[in-house]
Amino acid sequence: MSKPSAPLSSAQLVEDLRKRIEHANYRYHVLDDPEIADADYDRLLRDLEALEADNPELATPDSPTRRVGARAIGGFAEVRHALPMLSLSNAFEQEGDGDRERYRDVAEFERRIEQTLGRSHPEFSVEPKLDGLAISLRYENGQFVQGATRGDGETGEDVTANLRTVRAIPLRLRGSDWPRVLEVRGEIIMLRKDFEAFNAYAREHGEKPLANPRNGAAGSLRQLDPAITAKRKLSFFAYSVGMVEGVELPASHSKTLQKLRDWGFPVSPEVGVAKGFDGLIAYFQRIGAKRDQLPYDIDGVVYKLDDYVGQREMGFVARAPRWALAHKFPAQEQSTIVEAIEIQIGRTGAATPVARLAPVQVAGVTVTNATLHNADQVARLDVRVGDTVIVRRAGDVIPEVVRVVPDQRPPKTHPWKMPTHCPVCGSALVREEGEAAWRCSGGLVCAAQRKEALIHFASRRAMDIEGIGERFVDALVDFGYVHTPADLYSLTLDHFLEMKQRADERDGTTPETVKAGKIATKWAENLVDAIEASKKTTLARFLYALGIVHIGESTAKTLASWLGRLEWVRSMPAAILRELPDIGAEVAKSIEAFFKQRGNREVVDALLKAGVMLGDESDPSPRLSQKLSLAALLQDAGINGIGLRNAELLTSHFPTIEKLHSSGATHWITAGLSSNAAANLDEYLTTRHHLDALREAEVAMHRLLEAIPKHAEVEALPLTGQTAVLTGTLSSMGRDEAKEKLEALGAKVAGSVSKKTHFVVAGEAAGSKLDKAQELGVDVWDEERLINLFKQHGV
Ligand code: D41
Repeated sequence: MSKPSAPLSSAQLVEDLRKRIEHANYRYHVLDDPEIADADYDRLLRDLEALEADNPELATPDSPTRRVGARAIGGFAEVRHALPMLSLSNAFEQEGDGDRERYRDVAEFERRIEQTLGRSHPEFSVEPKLDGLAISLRYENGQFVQGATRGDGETGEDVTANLRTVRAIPLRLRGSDWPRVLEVRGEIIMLRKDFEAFNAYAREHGEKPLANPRNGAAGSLRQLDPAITAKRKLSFFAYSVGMVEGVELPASHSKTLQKLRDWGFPVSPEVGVAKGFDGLIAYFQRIGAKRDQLPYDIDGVVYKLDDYVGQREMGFVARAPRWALAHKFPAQEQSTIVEAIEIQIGRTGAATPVARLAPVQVAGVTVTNATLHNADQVARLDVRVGDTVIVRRAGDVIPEVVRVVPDQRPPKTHPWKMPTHCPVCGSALVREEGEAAWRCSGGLVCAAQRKEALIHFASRRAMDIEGIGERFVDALVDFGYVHTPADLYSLTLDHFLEMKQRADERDGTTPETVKAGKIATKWAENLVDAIEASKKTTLARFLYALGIVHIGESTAKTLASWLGRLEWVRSMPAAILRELPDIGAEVAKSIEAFFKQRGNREVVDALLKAGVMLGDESDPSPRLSQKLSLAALLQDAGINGIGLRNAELLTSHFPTIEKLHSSGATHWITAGLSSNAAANLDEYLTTRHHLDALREAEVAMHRLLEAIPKHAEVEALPLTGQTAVLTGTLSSMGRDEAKEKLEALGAKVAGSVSKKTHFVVAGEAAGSKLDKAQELGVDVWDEERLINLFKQHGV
């Protein structure tokens, strides 16, 4: 028998808790690979707080509990940086042919280094340029003692108390080989998800939303009340050091960053090393391409000559080192004038206000329209016709109006008002309770909705009818050839030719030559073929193509894989649909409502009659028998006091709704239900439509469960439970296709590599995901292996 160990002293307990909290911070912020759940983290913190409250002598300034600091009195004190915080020279894109022309600032920067040092293709540390706030953190004997903003580079503001609340900043350094004095420079940022969360909360509570993550970071850091800073989640990434005393740093910047990581500082995972001009530009383009997928905003990349000897030799101009360069992305924001505000009607009838703009170049693209999202947003921004506004374009996202420039507003403008009627069909615009969007009530009467519905129906990820573009759909609807998607399938070659002629006449293009006639015939033949080919489809694509509100591709796939047949999808009440993974009450209601509507049912029937074939229909998934039970239905009915335990208790005594209903409250209580829960259940069941809905769900559930083949095993697909990540370009198939096939084999396809990734498929020019996979020892597949797997399983 082992000896019972002596109880730990409070001091030991406190130290143990601090170590565990610091370790959790390191896993989360530095390694990006958390080990414990947020709730467990919070529990550790609460335990520590309690211990420190009972033993005030154990509370130290570097304790993780001190992250919510005390209020600073007055403003912030000034801090003189021990070494000045330098600035960065900027490089912008220019007109010209070829990389050396377009990036001539970069070419010049690199050439100058080569010349001064007499070496060709020097190595650079390459980093994303985080769009936040530069700060300096001072550590003495491994303890965080002071944090300051950059200010003018010489003096900044003492924001120590606020920085303590930032969990990505270590309060004590890890390991023991750190210098006695260490200043770490880096950027305080707000992650996009934290920015979104903050704004969602602000909007809900009528508070002022933040304009962008950068303002979020700057504003939060300069709060006089650290408790407010603590509530707004900030992050930190280190990118350099200032004063260092007591220990030699490694010989290069990249190795120093690695040391900083070891000491507990987060360093952006995108940081790398590149050689020569070509290496720099390759990095610039690689980061530019993934800019929108990064969890934070960046406005360019930074190049730094890697070795310190070379840096010293290069020296400075004014306050900027000659060995570093910020290479900025083209501006994503521009100002222009609002010429009109119009309403656009979407597929589901959503009426979106759109600003028509004086044309302006934003990041290389001419922008003439920008979305205003919804009526509330227009009111919040107070956008008026005639206003000068800032428009923003990020990647492939639709350009949006960010804000108005108030002092450029012309006289005599009026606040914009949402129109009361649909500009396309004249039906009333209505707004459902709790929704931001107004919708046209015209349904498929509204030509705009019909057009959008058709475009969606034919789109690549839906029925995939090649050649049905916007102009063509306009003509189809305007000339009355097509009212519903089903009408597409009764169009003939002659219809198309006739329609094309009418469209050409209308648009003033009348190509009468024989050659034009031949081209038109070829075009029409291709369309007829494409429409014919689209008849062979899958249940998931078909469900997605119908354009049911809230049903994206992934919900459509869920419905198809669990229910197997269209017949089941369209006959299941919301109470059953809601039991499927990732389908909530609102989505379930939307599906039920869609198939209840006569017009929609007729369209679906007409499509099937026209020959649309759902080639992959199958029996309902055997997994359903684990999901569906009367207890589950009761539990999810939302009756106060009827959670999982009580629902199971009830159904073990009263195995049908009939038995449950007819037995009554006294029997439920005898079975073990509390009188309150019984009263709630009674109230619920005496409400006619609730009872009917439960009965309907029960019947539907039995029908569905009986349709599962008797001896079906819950069979696993070859990749069930595995997570894959795709990176780089595949030569034989697109990424979507590879994803679809992997999913068909049961794999989950994720966007980023972590320890939980089972394998990474690396195509041509694979980037940081491949690096990360190698770093974590994740299995890396080449394209051939993927193709072989697909062949082997016939997908
Ligand atoms: O990500 C950044 N914003 C960033 C800023 C970075 N990755 N590296 C930087 N390196 C420097 C030097 C080379 C001077 C140490 C910087 C900055 N400076 C900087 N940030 C604000 C002013 C200067």
